[in-house]
Amino acid sequence: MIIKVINPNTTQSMTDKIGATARLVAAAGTEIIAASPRFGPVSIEGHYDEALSVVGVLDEIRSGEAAGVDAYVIACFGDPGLLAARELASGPVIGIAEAAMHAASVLTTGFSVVTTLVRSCIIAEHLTHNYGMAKFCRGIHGTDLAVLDLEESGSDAYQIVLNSCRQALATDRSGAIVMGCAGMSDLCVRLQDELEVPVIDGVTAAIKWAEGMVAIGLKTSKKGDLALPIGKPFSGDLARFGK
Ligand code: 5HY
Repeated sequence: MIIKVINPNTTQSMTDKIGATARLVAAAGTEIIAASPRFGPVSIEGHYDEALSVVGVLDEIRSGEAAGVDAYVIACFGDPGLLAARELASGPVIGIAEAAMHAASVLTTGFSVVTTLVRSCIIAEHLTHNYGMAKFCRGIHGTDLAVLDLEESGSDAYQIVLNSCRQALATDRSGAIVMGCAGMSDLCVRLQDELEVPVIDGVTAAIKWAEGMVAIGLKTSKKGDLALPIGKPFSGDLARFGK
């Protein structure tokens, strides 16, 4: 099977890291394609960035459909464009936030989210309500790391994230940590060893969820609101998205 993991921001080093993390857990028969849009924000740190990243995500879904991709992972903790992507895709489309939250909800009665900028916390908070996970989420914590600080080798990002996780576990009385940024996907194993609680990375959780859905023959429903988009002309820069 082919799973396309889409980094909605346009930072190649982060796309490479996400792809490497996905390949570490992918089954022998799973080909991972890691991609990011040719256009869009270098990092997603708020509503504006997220809104504009969706066009690129949908462009990657369109090309994936033409290439016979079996499932998609949207590898940004805001899960940008998730439902629109499901309209376009025939196979499952899974966001890393929904995957990580659902995984955490069967491992603990209360989890904490640790993310980057404090201003992004509201995005994760909205998702906990959208996904029915609010009763499991005990707290959402920003570290005030910029997303791309996670790409700086030699930065103190790991220590900052570790300290925030420790504080979250104590303050929230939670039993697990959800990583609130795809750029943290390579920190999970080390954090889990140090914290001695489950630390869930949405990239790996989403890859295994997608694999399982494809393996049992499940696809996105095309009845109702996730049916293919209604064909119509689009004007201007978006003309190629219409028909
Ligand atoms: C992400 N931003 O996973 C989100 C997370 C965040 O560029 N990739 C991004 O920190 O808001």
